[in-house]
Amino acid sequence: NTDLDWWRGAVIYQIYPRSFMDANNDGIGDLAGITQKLPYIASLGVDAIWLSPFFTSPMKDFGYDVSDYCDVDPIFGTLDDFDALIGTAHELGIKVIIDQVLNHTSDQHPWFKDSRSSRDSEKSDWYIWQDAKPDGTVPNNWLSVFGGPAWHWDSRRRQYYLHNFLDSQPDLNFHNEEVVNALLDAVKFWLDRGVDGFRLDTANYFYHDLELRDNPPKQEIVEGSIGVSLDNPYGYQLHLYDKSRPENIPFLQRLRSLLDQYPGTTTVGEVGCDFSLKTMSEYTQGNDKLHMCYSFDLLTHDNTMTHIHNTMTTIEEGLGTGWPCWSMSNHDVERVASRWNHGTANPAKSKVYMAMLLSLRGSVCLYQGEELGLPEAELEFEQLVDPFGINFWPEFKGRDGCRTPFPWENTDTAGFSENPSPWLPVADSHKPLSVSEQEGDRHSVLHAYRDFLHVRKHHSALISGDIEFLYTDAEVLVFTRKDENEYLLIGVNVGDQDHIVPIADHQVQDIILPEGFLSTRFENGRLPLPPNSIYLGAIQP
Ligand code: TEU
Ligand code: CA
Repeated sequence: NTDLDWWRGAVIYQIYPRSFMDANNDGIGDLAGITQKLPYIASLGVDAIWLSPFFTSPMKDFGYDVSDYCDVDPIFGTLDDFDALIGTAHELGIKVIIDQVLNHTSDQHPWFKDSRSSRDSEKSDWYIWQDAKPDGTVPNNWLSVFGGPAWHWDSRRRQYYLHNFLDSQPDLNFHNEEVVNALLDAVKFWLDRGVDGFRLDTANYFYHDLELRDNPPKQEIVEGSIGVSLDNPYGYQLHLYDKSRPENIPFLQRLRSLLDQYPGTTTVGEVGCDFSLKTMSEYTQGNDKLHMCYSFDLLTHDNTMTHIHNTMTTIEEGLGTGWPCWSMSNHDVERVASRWNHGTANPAKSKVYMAMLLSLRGSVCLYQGEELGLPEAELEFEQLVDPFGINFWPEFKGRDGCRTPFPWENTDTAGFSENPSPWLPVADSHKPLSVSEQEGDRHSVLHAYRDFLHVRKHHSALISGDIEFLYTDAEVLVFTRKDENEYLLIGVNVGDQDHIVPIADHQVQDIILPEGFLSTRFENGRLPLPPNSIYLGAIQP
């Protein structure tokens, strides 16, 4: 990888600023806290951080409702704090990717305040306004991801406006050229401040069908994909007209040509969609749109190796020249340690899943606390703050359980803050898994992440080599990675049974993994894989 191509095979550590480190002890994490902990992140050996939104916001969706794209919310600090953060990160060799929430603003954004003030205001057409049907009902059948219709009545304009998410998150009208220009100006603002790239929130939602055609019902509802369940009617529709529109392509090209003026910057677009593979592929072909799309496929409940294998091959084929980006955890889903292990953490399983993830072809996003093997925090209904969780409780428990404060130490406030009541409670189950506890334990999940990231850094084939699958069943995955320097054999067993996989045609030299991994040794013609084991070896030419 050249320096400009650093993002291919990069490991990106996602920080949820509210919950990472609280430097001023108001109970909410902040930019100064992140800067303070950058040496810890550097010690992990990741290439970049992705910061979830820290922009000015009324925090109805905890920052994904922006009211000023070009400033830092006072809760998180100031622009000077951001400059300090990026300066320290760069000194430590860490790239900085920030979130851009371009699809919608907060209803408190001055643009929306102007737009709703009257039908002939300056920014009247900056959002998606529509008259009621003659009987007063909503313009069409589009639904909000967070529940209910995607249309909200505004009594001042006596019209509905479109919101794909909360009604306090009105969708911007990308069909209006002035809106696009204003958004690209905001993107440029951060490029000029030195960011290395963007995670584009809801990158396929930007354009809607101008005719506002109704979405058709889905022929078959697949339970379990993100944001889709039989408990949320959003999953009953085929989202043909409210998102993933072809009009988005020229916009992504304009965005890319802006980024190309800042060599070495990158994008990772979040694409949640009924045709995500097709959309991800469209967005990443030809080096003139997005660099990467963020796949939701490993964020589901399906933890079988068959699913991993199928996903990889489908995406490899479907993406063509596009480059994938994987993750098992983020700020929207149940933490992987619980999700893939019947609700409880198991360090041995966390290590194997990690080794698998970090050996697949693609870039990887890790989510803060994943490197500690943290389970999902259990919260009572009264403790919830996420509106999405509150709407769908108890069938869907919301996103607070993966957003609780990061445990630095095994104390009451976990070293996150001196404030005794942080914005979400520290999970008791997290305290014994804190950084300070795990640093002292050579066999901890934390050491395993650090060690494997180190291994990955020293094997170019793991970063950018081709991938080929040799053996797959529900619990076992054996595959190779190959580039011009080396040819590696990787095997994982995520189950509780012994497996022996015949590998007939290869001579293999074991690569000894650090202490703390259950590593195994190649035997002539066969690879024994005990429960929770990981194998790494070099295939002899
Ligand atoms: O999420 C977009 C998205 O697809 C969500 O609908 C996701 O399905 C949901 O959160 C299910 O868990 C992005 C952000 O990641 C999310 O935090 C924001 O709330 C949302 O956009 C709106 O900006
Ligand atoms: Ca704070």
